[in-house]
Amino acid sequence: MPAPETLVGLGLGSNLGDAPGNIRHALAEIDSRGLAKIAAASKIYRTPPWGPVAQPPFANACALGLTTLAPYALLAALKELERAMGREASERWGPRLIDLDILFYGERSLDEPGLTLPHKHLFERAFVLIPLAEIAPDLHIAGRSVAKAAQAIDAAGVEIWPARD
Ligand code: A4P
Ligand code: MG
Repeated sequence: MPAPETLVGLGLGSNLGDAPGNIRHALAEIDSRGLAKIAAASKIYRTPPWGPVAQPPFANACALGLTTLAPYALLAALKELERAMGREASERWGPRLIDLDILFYGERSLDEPGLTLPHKHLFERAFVLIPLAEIAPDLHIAGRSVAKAAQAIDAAGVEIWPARD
């Protein structure tokens, strides 16, 4: 019998080097390495840096995928892909070549030191909610509407990545 597939939401971010190129490359690798079959991917957005560290704007995108991996196996595989793409350990919330977060894993709820599901900052971040609402407006996560949260959040400075950059 084929392994059961779970719908997952992935958040991708980059603000070093060819940031939109890094996002596209990561999405292709997630699919080709068999981490998740990418079912939908948002446009790439340019977003102001969130958090206490002064740093360049980010390229951000969200994707929906179907995975046969268990949550920790998926997390480990995403971290391995981050390493393979050249991300070095760096300051928390600081600049990064590629950051791959699991936004949700089916209906799973987890609060462990190594993995929180749904992602603990999901509903605070326009750079997640705006791309996620683009591809999954009808989705509810932990009982909350993604579309409503995206409408309510301050999305100042969040824009589609300019075509010529
Ligand atoms: N972890 C726990 N839950 C999860 C989850 N659901 N998905 C743990 C992924 N990882 C999860 O992550 C640190 C640890 O979080 C992981 O080892 C995993 O065990 P990390 O990616 O190594 O470190 P980090 O990214 O520096 O920390 P953190 O807390 O994940 O930062 P964020 O939340 O990723 O924020 N501004 C804009 N505009 N766009 C951005 O993408 N990103 C950040 C980083 C800051 N500001 C940003 C953006
Ligand atoms: Mg992260």
